[in-house]
Amino acid sequence: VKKSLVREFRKILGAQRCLDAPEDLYAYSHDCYARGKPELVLIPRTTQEVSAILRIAHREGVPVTPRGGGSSLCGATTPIRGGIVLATNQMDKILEVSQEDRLAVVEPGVVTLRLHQAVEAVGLFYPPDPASYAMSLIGGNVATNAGGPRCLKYGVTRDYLLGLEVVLADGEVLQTGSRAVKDVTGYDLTRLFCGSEGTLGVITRITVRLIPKPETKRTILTSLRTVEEASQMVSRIIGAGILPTTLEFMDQAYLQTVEELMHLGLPVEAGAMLLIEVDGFEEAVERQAGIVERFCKEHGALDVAVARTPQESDQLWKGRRMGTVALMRAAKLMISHDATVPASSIPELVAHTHEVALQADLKVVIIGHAGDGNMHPIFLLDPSRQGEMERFDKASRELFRFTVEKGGTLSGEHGIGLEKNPYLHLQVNEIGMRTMRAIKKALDPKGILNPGKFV
Ligand code: LAC
Ligand code: ZN
Repeated sequence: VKKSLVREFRKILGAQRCLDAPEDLYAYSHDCYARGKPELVLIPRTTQEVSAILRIAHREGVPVTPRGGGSSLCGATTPIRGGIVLATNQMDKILEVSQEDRLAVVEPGVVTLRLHQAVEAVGLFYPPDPASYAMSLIGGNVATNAGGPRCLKYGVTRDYLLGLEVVLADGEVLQTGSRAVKDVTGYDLTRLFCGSEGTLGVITRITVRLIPKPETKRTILTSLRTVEEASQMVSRIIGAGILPTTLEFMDQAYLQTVEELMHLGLPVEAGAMLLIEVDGFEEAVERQAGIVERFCKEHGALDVAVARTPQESDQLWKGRRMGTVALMRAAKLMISHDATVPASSIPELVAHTHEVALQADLKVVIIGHAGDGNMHPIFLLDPSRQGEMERFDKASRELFRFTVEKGGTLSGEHGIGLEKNPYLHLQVNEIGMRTMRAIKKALDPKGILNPGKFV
């Protein structure tokens, strides 16, 4: 980025939102996976400013890495080719919440939790709930098609998109979709940009679909002797026609590691734990929770606890929500995969993960959104150990190969980014790669958007 360009950007944004001091560059150099090295950080507040930035970057061929909350677990927002980090955190307005049309129009910099709170205040509901929702931005959620625990029942980010405003690589402003729930006009461009991880355009406005807020919910925590028993329980619940909001799985290694760190009284002797939540109208919730509780008791669960108030529910969630954060203290480097398999393959995936980790002499704990087969083998690594990262790469490759063989996918919800780029070909064949490259070339012919990722 030439000095003359910095001056040009300063004229558009002012000095406060055009940063090149080393400490600012450092602050914007990383996400939750890796660290890069930007030359300039630009913080636009309007679509016009984003458009002006991209017009210049396109003219000069300067790399632009769009950034939301920086909570990517796969390096989707790591700037690895220098250039500009385009931070959307100050485009943070909730422009509209419509009860009549059951939708909200927001800017990309709105924190996901803030959107949840704003719509719930008027009796509406935005279901997608990535674990990072207290810090992730809705723009990043769209760019990565983020998932979360509630996605079992409600679907992922893309299922709630009605339309987008996207600034293309050359600065042109594209509108996709509409305010209508049903819309089959032309190619589905909204979904093309959803999950494109900033490689096709910069999302500047989002129209999301909302649903009525469920009246109540019930949380059930149960510990089981083995992973197989936990998996059978998952099948039994689904088989009974119950679609829980969440069906979270924690394995013994996770329970033991978190218990050591947090002393929550987790059942360290259990082979696995399930956290099950059902929501809806009071009568239906009561009945479904009753069935789940009975299943647990009749089929040898070691323990069952049911929460009836939000406070009790928070207490049950503690081991799951705070546990993953506590894990960061248990290792120098924590990397969470999001391998996703058909639900029937969960026991095999869990067993295989432990076997692969054992052979590679790596520490792994496993949690997961079990209902939809979206597992999180979390590796607790020490890069200073001889050959640790090489062994980790090898183990990762084997696990990715395994999930694809089982009819699953490399990534259920975190995305590709830097982490899984070397493994993309395991799932996407040459024709798939060619198709993706054609799309990239058509929309970003100079390859300035989030370069080094995807294609
Ligand atoms: C979670 C993140 C790792 O579910 O996706 O906690
Ligand atoms: Zn997750």
